[in-house]
Amino acid sequence: MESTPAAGRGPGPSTVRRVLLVSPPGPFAYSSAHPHLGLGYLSTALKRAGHDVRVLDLDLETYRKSRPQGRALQLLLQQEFDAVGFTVMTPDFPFINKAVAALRDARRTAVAIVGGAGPSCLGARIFEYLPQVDYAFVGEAETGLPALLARLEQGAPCDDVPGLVWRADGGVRANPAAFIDDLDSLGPVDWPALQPQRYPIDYFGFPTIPVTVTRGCPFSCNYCGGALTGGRRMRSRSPAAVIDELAFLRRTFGVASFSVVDDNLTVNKAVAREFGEKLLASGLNFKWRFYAGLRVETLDLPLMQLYEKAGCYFANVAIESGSQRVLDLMNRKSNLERLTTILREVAAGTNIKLMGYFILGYPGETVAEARESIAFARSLPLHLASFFSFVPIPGTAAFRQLQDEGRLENYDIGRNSFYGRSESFTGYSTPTLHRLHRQAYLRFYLRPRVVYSLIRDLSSLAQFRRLAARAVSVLLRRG
Ligand code: B12
Ligand code: SF4
Repeated sequence: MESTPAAGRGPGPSTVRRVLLVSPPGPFAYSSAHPHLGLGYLSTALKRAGHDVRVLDLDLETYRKSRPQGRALQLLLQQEFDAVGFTVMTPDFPFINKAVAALRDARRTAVAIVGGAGPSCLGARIFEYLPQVDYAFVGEAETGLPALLARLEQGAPCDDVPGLVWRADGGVRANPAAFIDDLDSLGPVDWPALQPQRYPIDYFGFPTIPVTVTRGCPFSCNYCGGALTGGRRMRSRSPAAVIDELAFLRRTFGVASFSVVDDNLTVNKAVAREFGEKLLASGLNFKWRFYAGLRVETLDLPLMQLYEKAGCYFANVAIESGSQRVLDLMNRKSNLERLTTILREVAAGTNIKLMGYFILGYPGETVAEARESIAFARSLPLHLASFFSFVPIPGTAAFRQLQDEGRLENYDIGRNSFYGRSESFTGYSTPTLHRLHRQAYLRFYLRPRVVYSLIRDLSSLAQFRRLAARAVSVLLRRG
């Protein structure tokens, strides 16, 4: 079946040699730039297929500039390319719409393609949210993206392109995503295109250089689209390939720290242990941390002690609520008692600093339960805590439920921020949610033990400025 022509191009074969892969500027007041690993993998796949690829990280290019989005659009329009691929998380939708509109206004005929978590959560419905985009991908796209560009160059049908969402016969068609088993075959990441040496340092004084060991998540938390992006089946790279990548980063770019961004490395105990053992044996002496929230129930003290020996200094742990009832509503499959015991063991038995992730305002949560979460956070041996406001992500079970209840009319993702500027989707009001959010931060951080440990973390004035900017942003609810 022939697909209808892309909005930016006429029908028939066309040249799509020059591909620009773009990471949008973060939508939040205090975003922190990270090299985009997914784009690094895609760049490798496209170069193997003979394309001329560049990666443009608009988050980095506009880092801490005033009016970042205006500057980002200008930079985008200055580039030459036949196809542009945006990586998109759901909060990026408003920027992507502006960017594609700006390209069309400038009469640029480049094919506009999107992929990443935002499109993956929506599948065939993505064009309702991003109407001017030509093509979208769900899931991993190392196979699909080069295949699409080949079809466009040949003027051939797209029916067999894995993960592709496209317009055809007056409607929208979506092919199932391909989740590749042999992750080693996808590498190496195109680190030279990502330029990791250009990235700023984080709160702990290290740049966040993302690395994955596994992909996929077998859980189904109602608010999350993780498994739609990375698949439900966990797959893993060989630990030896991860060590080779780290050695390359050290040798070529002088990188000495990294972040494991897997959804759930510790679910597969054998892989998790082998990774720690190989890293320790490598003698590379990296400082590293876990970036995405670990499931506490998958941790144990010996594993965390191994990680500490291998250089791990920090881990985000996903706790989400201090109420067992709310955890059950979220379908977290988490048990508060077990979680507390494990966290205490890990905190007592290692020096790995722990940051707890919590969600306030989950549909069904009461004010009393939100307060339970705040009290629970204070009771745990956490070094830091982040209180996200619940934001319904289109495509997730929580979003569908709210939609079925008719509570998402006039819903605008651009108006809502995970960091506190969200409207309330539970029984209490939006001002109450904002008040609880502020209280959570004040009550967690304004304690002598926590203030003292924050002061001990500060190693530079720049770090102090970042922390102060973050605190002001949260307290003033700038998102
Ligand atoms: C690191 C990270 C970040 C970092 C850095 C992002 C970056 N530059 O990489 C920062 C801090 C900026 C961040 C912020 C946020 N994040 Co985040 N993040 C991640 C994390 C942990 C890892 C991303 C990663 O490197 N994955 C590994 C690589 C290999 O996969 P990938 O990026 O998905 O890329 C593959 C495919 O998606 C696809 N693809 C990706 N881009 C493109 C582009 C094109 C053109 C094509 C064709 C295909 C394609 O192909 C790639 C190769 O297979 C993921 C969880 C996860 N494990 O993926 C969450 C995740 C992406 N984040 C999420 C969320 C919710 C957020 C925040 C909203 C708030 C928050 N809670 O942190 C903000 C939003 C910021 C924004 N700009 O909108 C959700 C996304 C949900 C959604 N529908 O958008 C995820 C899935 C976590 C989760 N399980 O809920 N995040
Ligand atoms: S929140 Fe974490 S454990 Fe739950 S489905 Fe998402 S990635 Fe998996």
